[in-house]
Amino acid sequence: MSISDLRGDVLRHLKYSIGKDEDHAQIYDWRVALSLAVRDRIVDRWFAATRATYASRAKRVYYLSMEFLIGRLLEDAATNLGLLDEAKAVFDGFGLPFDRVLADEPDAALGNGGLGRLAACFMESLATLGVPAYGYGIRYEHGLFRQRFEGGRQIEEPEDWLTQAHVWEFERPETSFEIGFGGHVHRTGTSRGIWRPAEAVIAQGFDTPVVGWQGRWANTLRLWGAQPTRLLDLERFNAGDYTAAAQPETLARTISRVLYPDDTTEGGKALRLKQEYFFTAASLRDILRRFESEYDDLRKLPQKVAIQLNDTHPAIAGPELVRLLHDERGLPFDEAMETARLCLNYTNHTLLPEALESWSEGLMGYLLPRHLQIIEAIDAAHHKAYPARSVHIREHGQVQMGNLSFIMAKRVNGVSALHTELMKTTVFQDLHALHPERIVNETNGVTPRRWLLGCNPRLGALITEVLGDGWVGDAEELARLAPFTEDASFLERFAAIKRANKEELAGWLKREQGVAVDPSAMFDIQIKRIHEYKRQHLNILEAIALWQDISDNPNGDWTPRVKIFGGKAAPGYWFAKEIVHLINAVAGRINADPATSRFLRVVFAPNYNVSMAERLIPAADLSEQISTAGKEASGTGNMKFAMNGALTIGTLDGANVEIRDHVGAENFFLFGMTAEEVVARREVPGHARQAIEADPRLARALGALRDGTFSPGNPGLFAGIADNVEHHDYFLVASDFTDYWRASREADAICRDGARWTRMAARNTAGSGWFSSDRTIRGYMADIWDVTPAAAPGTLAAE
Ligand code: 26Q
Repeated sequence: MSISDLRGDVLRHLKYSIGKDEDHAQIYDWRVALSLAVRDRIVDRWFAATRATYASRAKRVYYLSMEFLIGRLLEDAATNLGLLDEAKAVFDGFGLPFDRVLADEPDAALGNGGLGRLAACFMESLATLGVPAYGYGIRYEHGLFRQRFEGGRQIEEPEDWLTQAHVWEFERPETSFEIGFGGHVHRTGTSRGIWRPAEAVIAQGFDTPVVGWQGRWANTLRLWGAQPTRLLDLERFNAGDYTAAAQPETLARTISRVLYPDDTTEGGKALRLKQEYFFTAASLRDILRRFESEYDDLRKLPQKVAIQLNDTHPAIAGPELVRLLHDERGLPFDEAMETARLCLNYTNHTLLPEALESWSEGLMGYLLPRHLQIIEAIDAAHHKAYPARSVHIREHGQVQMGNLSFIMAKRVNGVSALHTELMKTTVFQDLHALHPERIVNETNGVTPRRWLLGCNPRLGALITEVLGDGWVGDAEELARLAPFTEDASFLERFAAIKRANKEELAGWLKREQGVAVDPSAMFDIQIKRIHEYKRQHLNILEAIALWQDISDNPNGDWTPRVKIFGGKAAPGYWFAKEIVHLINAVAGRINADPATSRFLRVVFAPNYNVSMAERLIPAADLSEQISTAGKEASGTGNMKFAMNGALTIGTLDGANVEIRDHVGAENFFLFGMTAEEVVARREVPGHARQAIEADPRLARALGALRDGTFSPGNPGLFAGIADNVEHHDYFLVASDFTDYWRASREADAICRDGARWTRMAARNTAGSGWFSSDRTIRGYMADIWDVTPAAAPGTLAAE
């Protein structure tokens, strides 16, 4: 594909698709024109992949997820098609700033955090590996809210990515299903029920192609938008009641209007349950329609269909599939249940008790009356088959979606080795005893195309120079970097790249956030949702203590640090918002202190999202992965940092354990209690107070929260956080503080030996290849889905 072809196509789209001439085109127009030219180059491969799937009668994978946090698509697609350099050359030729064209694209923020981003990495790996797969989700009109700070407090604003043309999707008006809610069930005299919903909406498909590395394969991400069954109530309109006349439309569209911004749970919300059923039901109907166009024996469904439930959010798939097979198609109930179960698999992403989804039987019976009956029948059938232990889907008037998902799944997986073991011994102990073969582990991964090659082109180029480019499609080749981590000239170049990335980030921080930072300081970064279990308050307490120590001895030989935070708090999570406020207040005070500012700065970059992660991670020296052990199911940011040559300061939690194993314990700053020690520590009366009494630094830092140091006009403002740490320290901030401080000072000391630090950093990159989502997907293929690629890599020539 030549540069001049691409140039011609961009100009053609600018003129004929957008209707602009070169002299009047804005950055937006150029970006859309380039996107369309790139999209054209995906379409043939996409068709070829679909044809190959039908021809091979291959089993298909369906990934059902409430969230797909895909971020920007242009750079990713161009990278995977090998077009990025050409595109840049075309825009250099036009005299247009290519970086600004790429950055003009709004992030598709259709997710909260890790679970949604994992779905996006999986889609890319599925396409890279040539697995016939579909992602199914919701086409939210408004993704995750935009965050800004006012007086240091978080303010949420609606996100509106769809106000601009979304060039990557194809609207599919012909792919529509009517989805019902409420109403009644008519008994038939048999176990089959006839559900007569009281209301209905249309789920309409919107398809986005997802292309894999080197364009070998492309799959479909199908997102459902909600539409009314009829646009307008004409009777009311004619009667002059225009607002009421538009109501059917407004109500229906509400279902796909907005992503819920809580990444634990927002209990009991009817609209959330409607969203879950809406997209699950539409997806299952689409899956059955496709199956029935090719096969006629429903009992063969598990041979041709593997469905992955991304957490319990689509858990209603179990009863819905039973309903479709039994009520609507006449399979005997037991057979319907077993057929459905053999198609379904469930990934658990959390053990936090408050985050396990449950719905009241009242709400479920009202919105999904037939499903509640089927759930009762599933419960009874399971209980009859396994009377030994009493595990119930319904407990205290609530439908436990985790238990439902487990019982209706062929395989259940955790997302890191530790998390999977904890699933077996805690939340799913009883079910695991009944079904010991069901739980498997699939440690998360991230795509190295976006999270190394794409976001860190300098490092990508260096690795390609020494290894060849095979590592991009086979990240485990990164292990071949190991010998180079002893090579002084390689390490010098590795360090120079980190430095260049840090300078670039420093420039951005100055321009966009108005903070000056010194690129020779250690860049210490914690970016993730704000949560007590993730312990941003532990990090900020350490910053306060360090600032106090430096203030005592401002001429000391301190290791300069820039602490960077990013992350959103759920709008209803009061304590998380307090932490946001505190970080901003501490940043304000510390950055304004001329006595310490050579050594310590704190930055909280607002509106953290995927694009910001792509900017920050390549510039990180230190990656903060400091959750209370046992609480972070896996983490995936931890993997992205390691790939990009940051050292982790972290607890033995989630995938940190495996990262440490792969990069080498000597290249990881470990601190804190183990998951077992955490459980024991909580039983110690007054554990927090003991820890505070034993560490004067911690006591003093907490004192600064109470004496108004960070809130001069309002000394009590942050006392609540200090009280929480002292009296209700469920997440053991106090008990882990002293060891965290020790590990941080160890990082400081090693940082002063630049060559040593760089060697350790390079070993992180060399050891990170296992954390490619390609490896994760191969695991799902072998242990869960029983699928093979539909085409050998490279054999699928696009016509
Ligand atoms: C549920 C019900 C109602 C409203 C919201 C929700 C909801 C939404 C999002 C519940 C949970 C989430 C997201 C959870 C999440 O991102 N979990 C993270 O998943 C990652 C991928 O496996 C892990 O790496 C992280 O450890 C885990 O926290």
